[in-house]
Amino acid sequence: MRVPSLPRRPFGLVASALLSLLLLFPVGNGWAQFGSLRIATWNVTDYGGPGARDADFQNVFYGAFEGRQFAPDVLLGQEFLSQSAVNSFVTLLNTAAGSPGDWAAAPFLNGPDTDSAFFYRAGKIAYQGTSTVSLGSPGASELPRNTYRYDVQVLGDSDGSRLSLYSSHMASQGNPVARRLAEAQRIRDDAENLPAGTHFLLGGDLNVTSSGDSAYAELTGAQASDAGRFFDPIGTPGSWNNNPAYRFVHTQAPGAGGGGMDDRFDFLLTSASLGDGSGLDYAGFFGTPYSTTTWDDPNHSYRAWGNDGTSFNETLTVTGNQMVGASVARSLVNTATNGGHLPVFMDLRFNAAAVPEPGTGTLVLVGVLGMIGGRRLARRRHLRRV
Ligand SMILES: [Ca+2]
Ligand SMILES: [Ca+2]
Ligand SMILES: [Ca+2]
Repeated sequence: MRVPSLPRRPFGLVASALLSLLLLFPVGNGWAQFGSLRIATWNVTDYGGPGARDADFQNVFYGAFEGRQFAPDVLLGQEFLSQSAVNSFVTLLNTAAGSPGDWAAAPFLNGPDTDSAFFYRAGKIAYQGTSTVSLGSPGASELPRNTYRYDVQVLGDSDGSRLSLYSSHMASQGNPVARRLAEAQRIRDDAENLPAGTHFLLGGDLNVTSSGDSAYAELTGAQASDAGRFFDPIGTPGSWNNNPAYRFVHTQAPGAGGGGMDDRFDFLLTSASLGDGSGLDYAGFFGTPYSTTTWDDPNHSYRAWGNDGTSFNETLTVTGNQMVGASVARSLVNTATNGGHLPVFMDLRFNAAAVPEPGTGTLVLVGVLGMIGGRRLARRRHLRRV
């Protein structure tokens, strides 16, 4: 077989300059029109540190099936037990096969009961700080756990968008409704007072059985001031509990011993500004109801990861799971201790800044060095010949 011959002459100066320009503005990369950010929420059930579930968590985060992969950029986590648990979770995120390896976490704050934790890819956002929105308290009309807000800047966003993310784990069904309502009121009050232009969203395990729950109504209802109002990007209010009509949006419980998949407990809700068709925005048709006939809804980037709609009132379908395949589905079941929860994610998109992404600079440098090296080599050959 003939090996194709290499070009005899190195690129000319003009060609090298053109190549450098191409490297500076690569199509579909640094010159892309839109950037994207995948936001997720997941109640991981009492994560206390390294253990048997770690390999399953890694498979859930980076296992692939038919080209689909969870691979979030930001994770609002619930039920973390300590700073060392958070450290160990960062390690598993960074050491998973296929991980970009740039995961970091906000410092752990220890309130009553388990706590929320914030994980993010340092290559995608700049973490700016954590605020405690409200303190947990044992009172019958008080929220049981602390609520936190994480403020970030979206990297590569030409509008310089600020994003505030709330993580919530509301009182469970056995508690007075007032405990959930108190938490919702404090979140909404806080969101109402964010600096103008701040985009915000809430991720968490709200423990509500229907959109009529007073906490959910407090978050999403119209009020005198709608500045702090949250919206469901998949426009699916309803009486979710034990209702097969909502089998594609149920998130609890995928694991054994949790009563099966019959609740929409886990949510991502957003500010109106994330659905206004300008700048940083939900990727999908904001507010359009989620499909009631398929998990693979083309109108939405929002997914209850692993729920293909075939597990109503059962543990999550493993064999033949159409959304994530058997391997990831098995790992989702394994991570879901005491029934547990599925992660939920959605994508945001933004106007990408017209500057090279990190790494492109290196490519340009390599191009320029290659050009200089090529000329030196040519000169040396020329000298050798004379
Ligand atoms: Ca705690
Ligand atoms: Ca349930
Ligand atoms: Ca927007």
